[in-house]
Amino acid sequence: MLNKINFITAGESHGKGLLGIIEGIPSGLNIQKDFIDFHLSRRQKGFGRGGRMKIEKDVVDIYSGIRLGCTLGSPIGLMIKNLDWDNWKEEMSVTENPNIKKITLPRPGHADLAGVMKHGFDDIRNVIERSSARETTMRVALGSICRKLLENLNIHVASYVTQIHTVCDNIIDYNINVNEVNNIADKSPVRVLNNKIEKKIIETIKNAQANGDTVGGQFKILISGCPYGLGDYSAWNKKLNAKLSEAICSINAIKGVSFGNTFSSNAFGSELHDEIEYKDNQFTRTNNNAGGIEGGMSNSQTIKINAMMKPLSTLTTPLKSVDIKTKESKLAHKERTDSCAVPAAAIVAESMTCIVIADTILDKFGGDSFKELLHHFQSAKF
Ligand code: EPS
Repeated sequence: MLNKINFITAGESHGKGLLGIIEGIPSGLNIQKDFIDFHLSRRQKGFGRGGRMKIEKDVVDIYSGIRLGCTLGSPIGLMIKNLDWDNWKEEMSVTENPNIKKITLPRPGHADLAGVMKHGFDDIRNVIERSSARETTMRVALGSICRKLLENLNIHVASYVTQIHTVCDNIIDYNINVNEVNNIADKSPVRVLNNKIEKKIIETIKNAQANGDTVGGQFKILISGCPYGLGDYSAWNKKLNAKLSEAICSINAIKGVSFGNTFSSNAFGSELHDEIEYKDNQFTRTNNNAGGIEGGMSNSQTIKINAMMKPLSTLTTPLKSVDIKTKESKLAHKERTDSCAVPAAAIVAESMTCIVIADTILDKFGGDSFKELLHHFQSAKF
């Protein structure tokens, strides 16, 4: 639940494009279109993407809220075109079109069956179009504005892939500055830091593709530079771990989020908790097993989030299903699809994280202009 920022997205996967509005961003934040486009291009990459990413070249059109390179403090409106729209004008016509063939075979694991039952639709296309992960494009664009706000406060958000299917990165911690992590991960086609597992991951994805199958995986998100006290120990809807979990779990196919070291449930308390020391006029910790969050608040250590993505549910070798019109048993509908989207999901999760952290920063420090926010932030004593 966001407290200071509001955002909304609209748009169908094969419609004209995506719309997004974000409000609550202070005035005077410098932001360039290129910065947003750069993060949009990061989301489009990753080995295992399907044919769609060869069609799209996501670039933002800024409609409102930014003037002369700076935010105005008013709602920021963005638009991103779907280049594939040209191939879908008939199918996605806004006016009635009796020639359209309805889709009636729900894909197990997708929103299809629950979606048509919820709305009483007789065409699964009505569900597919909005439940598609195409929507996450706009979240990255809006999240980039929050990322810019954070970077100006020296807060950095990065991610890397730690597992695809059964191929795992066994290195638990890398001694790399968070603001360097994306430079390294973005050079890998599957966004891993450990290049020893890269080849095996690519082979795994290729095998899945050859079998008409899909694979999921896991990734980590790191946040550096958070001061003490983002979030709250008192109000359930302001706890930082809860806000981050909600935001990341709202991303298509994300099924689990955890914080800090993943062995935590097997450990004794004495092994897990990070002892406190006082050196050079500040509190320090011997470890960061907690992953930077204690009692629902940031504790000034690097925040470490683990997220799990299920294998995508559109299979080109489909599973059994039932026709929603005839009730006959048949194989599920086939759509063009990605075989692995874990690297892209990590970029979306970075973006959702940026929105949540910016929200907690504005909640704690406040300010109508970025200058005012910066002043509050810099004069806070920790
Ligand atoms: C998606 C199916 C594929 C993906 C799409 C998400 O699209 P299409 O059906 O057009 O081939 O490529 O992802 C995107 C378009 C994107 O921008 O990430 C799905 O069913 O969720």
